[in-house]
Amino acid sequence: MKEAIEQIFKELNELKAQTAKEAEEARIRFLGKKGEITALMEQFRSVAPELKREYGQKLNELKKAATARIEELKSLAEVSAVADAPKEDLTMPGDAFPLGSRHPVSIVRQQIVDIFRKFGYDVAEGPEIEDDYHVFEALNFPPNHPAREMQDTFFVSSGHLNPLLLRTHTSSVQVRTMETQPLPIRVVCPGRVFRNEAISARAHCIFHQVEGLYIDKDVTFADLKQAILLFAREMFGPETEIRMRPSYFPFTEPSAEVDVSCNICHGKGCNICKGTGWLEIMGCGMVDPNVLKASGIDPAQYSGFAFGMGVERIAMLKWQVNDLRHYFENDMRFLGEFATATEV
Ligand code: 2U9
Repeated sequence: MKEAIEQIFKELNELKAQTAKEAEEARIRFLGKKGEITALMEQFRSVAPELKREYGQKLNELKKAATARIEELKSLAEVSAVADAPKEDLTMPGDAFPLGSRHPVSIVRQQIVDIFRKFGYDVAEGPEIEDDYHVFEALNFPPNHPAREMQDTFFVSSGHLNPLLLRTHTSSVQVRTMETQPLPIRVVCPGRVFRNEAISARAHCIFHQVEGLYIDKDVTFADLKQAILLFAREMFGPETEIRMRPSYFPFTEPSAEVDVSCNICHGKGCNICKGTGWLEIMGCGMVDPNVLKASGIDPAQYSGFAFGMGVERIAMLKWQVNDLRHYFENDMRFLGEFATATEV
């Protein structure tokens, strides 16, 4: 047995393996169920008791040495397998990432804001959950105005004098601007608004607005008209004409609805403008003196104009989309159409 142990030690020293498979074969040869060292372990049972201590020690050393050598050969084989593996071809073109694109409502909102920034307006944003004071009271809504009813406004809390609600327009941001910023004020306020409306092709309970406010000494309706004309020409093209129709809002007096000449038929009449040659784009007016007063501005010294538009509506007119619901349905075929539509 002594010779057999020494012989295996010798063989282990000379053992080689090119691959992990060869190392595994060596393990089976020496340490497997029918392996050479396993067989010596079996023989050890019948060794004379006076030799058991010496042989037992030697056999244990042999088993340890065999296990360590085979593990070493296995890891060397794995390292050289990685080194010898065919290299990646780094000159191959990479896989293209599927890039998304900006949402059409975001594109138009940004275009509107950029036009007014070019005119020198600041941009302000405010909370979507507002109080009754900033959405209605400060804007000259009478206490029993229908917009203040549950049917039209989503209330967050009720039962006290100044309930919390989801803002129905971004005008509350202009009120906060008047409360905190020095005069003159020139600001546009983009944001989401919420109205308790049934969802249809023309209405949604959540939509986006951009509203604007300009307050200074001697601001007139002529300034308002010129600002809207310049905006319309930037947005819909240099040939665009505007017209104003009298209207009513609690926060402006006088008030008007603004139409632009139809950019499809150029005023001749088509099915987009329903034969009229005109498309309604926004409302506007001179800020009501009561609204200035409520925010601490003296209407004897200052005057201002304001306007407001629905972003989805402007986007519908710009791209002839006939159903508002397309903007909210996340249909990639629809949204992908606007991937390159970033320029004004
Ligand atoms: C202050 C004073 C006046 C904002 C204005 C409109 C006219 C208007 C509608 C357009 C379509 C809302 O999205 S829409 O339904 N808006 O017609 N908004 S003037 O007037 C203000 C705002 C703030 C302090």
